[in-house]
Amino acid sequence: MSTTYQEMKSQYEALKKSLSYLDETYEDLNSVISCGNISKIAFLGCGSSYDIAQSMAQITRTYLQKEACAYPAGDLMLHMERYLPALKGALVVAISRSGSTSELLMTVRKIKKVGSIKVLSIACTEESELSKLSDFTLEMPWAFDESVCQTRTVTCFYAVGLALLAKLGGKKEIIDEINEVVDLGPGYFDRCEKMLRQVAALPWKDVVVLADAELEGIAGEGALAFKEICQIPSNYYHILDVRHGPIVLIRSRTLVIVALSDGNTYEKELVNDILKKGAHVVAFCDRDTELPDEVMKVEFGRDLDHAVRGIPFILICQLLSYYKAVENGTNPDSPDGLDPWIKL
Ligand code: F1P
Repeated sequence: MSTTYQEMKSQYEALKKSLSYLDETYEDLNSVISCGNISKIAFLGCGSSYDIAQSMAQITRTYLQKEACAYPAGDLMLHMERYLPALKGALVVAISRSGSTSELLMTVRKIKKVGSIKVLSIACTEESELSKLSDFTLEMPWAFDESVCQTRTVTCFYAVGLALLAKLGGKKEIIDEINEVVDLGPGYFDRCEKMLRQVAALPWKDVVVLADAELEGIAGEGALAFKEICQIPSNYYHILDVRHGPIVLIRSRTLVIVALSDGNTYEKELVNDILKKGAHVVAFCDRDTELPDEVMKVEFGRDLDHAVRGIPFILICQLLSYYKAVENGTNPDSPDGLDPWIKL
C-alpha cells in the first residue's frame, strides 16, 4: 500500500488530534491574536499551503467580517515593497507542512524586520526555521505527510484553520459540525472509496474541479492533487465562471468534480450543460439532491455549513487522483521532478 494511501486513510485520526491540540493551545494563540490592533489577516503559503491560505482568507471574510487576503509567499518575496504598505495593521498567518520552504522563510524574515507585524504559523514540524521566526506556531507533527503530495496535511490545515476562525467568531455550531464530520469520516471514506475506485477506471484524461466561496482554495488544492498524484492536467474554476470560457475545453475525456451548495437551479443547469458535452460528472452534495441519472453523486448524508463541506469534498479529489495513479501505473508518492518542499 502506498504512503499516500496510508496518509489519506489516517486523516480522520490526525484531524481529531489536531482539533484537540487547537483546544489546548487556543488561549495562548488568542493572546497573540488579540494583542495589538489587528485590522486584517494576511495568509501566506506556497503550493498546497497557498491553496489553504486562499480558503482561510475567504472564511475570515465570511466568519469574522474582517479584511483578509492570501498571498503566494514567492510573489510576496519578489515584490515585498509593493505589498508591504497593504500589510500595515495585519496579522500574518504563514502555512507550511515543512516549515522550511525558502520563499516563505525569506518573506517572513522581511516581514519581521518591519517590527510591528505579528506572525502566527501553522506547520507539521517541530522547531522549524519558520517556527523560530514566528510569534506563535501551531505544530502538528502527526499531520506531516511523507509523500510529496499533501493529503492528510491539507485536510488538517483546512479543518484547524476553519475551527480557529469559527472559535474567534464565536460560532460554536461550526465547531460541533466539524467534529461530527470527523467522527463520520471513516465511514464516509469507505463509502467514497468503493464508488470512486470505479470512477477512476473510466476513460477520463483531464479534470476540472468546480466550487465556490470558502471552498475556492481547498478545491484548487483538489485540482493540484491530480497534477501531483496521478500527473494528469487539471484546473479549478468557480462554478458559474466555467461557462465564461473554460467550458470550451470540457469534452468526453473530461472528469468534472463539482461541490454543489444547496441544490441551486443555476448549478443544476450548469451540470446539465456539462453532461451535454459528454463529460463525466461527480457531484458532491449534502443529501437528497435531485440530479440526472448520469451524474455520479457523492452524498455526505447530512446538511453542512458551506465551509465545513471542504473537509469531505477534498477527499473525493484525493481518492480519485490516487486510484487514477493506480489505474495508470503511476507512483502516487513521488512525482518526477517535484520535491516535498522547495529550497531555493
Ligand atoms: C509547499 C509545497 C507543497 C507541494 C510541493 C512543493 O511546501 O509547495 O505544497 O506539494 O511538494 O512544496 P510546504 O511549505 O507546505 O512545506
